[in-house]
Amino acid sequence: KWLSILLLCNMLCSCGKTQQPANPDMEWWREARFGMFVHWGLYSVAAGEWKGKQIDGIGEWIQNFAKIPNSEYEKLASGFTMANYRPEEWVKLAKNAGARYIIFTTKHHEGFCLYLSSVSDFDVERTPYKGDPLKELVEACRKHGIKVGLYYSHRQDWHEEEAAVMEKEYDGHYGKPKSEVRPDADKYINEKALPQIKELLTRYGKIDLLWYDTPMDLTEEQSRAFVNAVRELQPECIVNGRVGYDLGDYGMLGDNEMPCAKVSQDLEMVATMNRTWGYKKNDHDWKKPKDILCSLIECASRGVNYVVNVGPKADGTIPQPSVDIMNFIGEWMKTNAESIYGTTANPFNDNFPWGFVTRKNNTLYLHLLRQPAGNSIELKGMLSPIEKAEMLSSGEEVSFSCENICKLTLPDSLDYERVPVLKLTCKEPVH
Ligand code: FHN
Repeated sequence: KWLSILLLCNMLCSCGKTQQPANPDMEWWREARFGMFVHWGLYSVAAGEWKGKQIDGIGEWIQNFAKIPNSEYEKLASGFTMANYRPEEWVKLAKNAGARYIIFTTKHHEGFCLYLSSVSDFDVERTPYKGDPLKELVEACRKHGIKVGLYYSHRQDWHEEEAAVMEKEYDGHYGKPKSEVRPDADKYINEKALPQIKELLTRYGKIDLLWYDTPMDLTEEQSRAFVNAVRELQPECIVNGRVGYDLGDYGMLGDNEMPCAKVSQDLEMVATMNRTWGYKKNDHDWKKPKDILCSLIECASRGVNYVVNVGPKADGTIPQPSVDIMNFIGEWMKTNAESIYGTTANPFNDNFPWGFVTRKNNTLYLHLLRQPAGNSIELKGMLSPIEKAEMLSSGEEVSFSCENICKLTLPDSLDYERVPVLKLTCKEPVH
């Protein structure tokens, strides 16, 4: 009898609580430091062009920028062939580059689902592809030990809100529409978005990360409902900060926004390789492979995760420059990955003209982006003497002397285009 009274009390107390118990697993994410984003959707068919005209701006926004009515936009589905879609190749590309997680657009702002949804018929069933591309990608990730992140645009859905797209200008591309013409948020959330989150979290096995985007005009309660759905269905799955109101498990920088100082909270930065997330056939403005690698290193030295984007074509092929960039990073990671995985930010107060520093316990990693003056490096404020100094990729020892300042003399032969890493093992954990 007492037990049933206790249980009843417990039930009554938990009613009305707004948040589910949280036990998300952030460890893999902290260890990973590096991920790969995939933006793929009907915009990949348009590829930056509408009715023979080049449309300015990021490719996945073409429906909005070119003011394309849904009835016309939907027709793109027949060109979304996915004929050369090889999810395992994508996963291998990420894995060989050293990325530990993939974030895949299951539904971007256009509203098109890259999986078989029972909630909406604006999904892959409208394409010539026979299968569920999400299922295949998730299986490939699992096979190769890559964590699965699902992108879901939880407020913007142009397929549900044509008036907002056609008649109103947005106040910047993640701001609010200049006047409110959006349909009722609760209806959209309860009848479409949350049921789709449920599909994503119940049909594909373990999901590691739910990546929400552009909360716009959501109330705190509405954003909380998106977190709670994850907590309830997959308690170990983590949620990114763009769910709104700082309710996620980690924070987010703006798109392509490099951190300018080291941070103490969990933070992620997402970046494009050219000027678009979704494929645009005339965007050839690719960043240099070394610059992308440097961004990864710079983020790690600030204690921030770096996620780089690929935008596959409608047939599923990833543009060659993206493949080249991923392979360049992979080559470097083969011998230098320990200077990235599981590291924390630069422990020094200084920034260095020659590059960036990461740290793991009593080890420091000095990433040499350019040759230092006099071919030597001086470190002030070391709390612990250096025991060993060596080049990470070759094991070649580096001579040093430590008094108040530690001075290291670098080998002459270093190729700074390949960003050599100097590994310093110290007696005690540094700082
Ligand atoms: O509007 C989107 C954009 O298309 C892209 O998906 C990026 C990726 O972070 N997120 C939004 C803007 O922040």
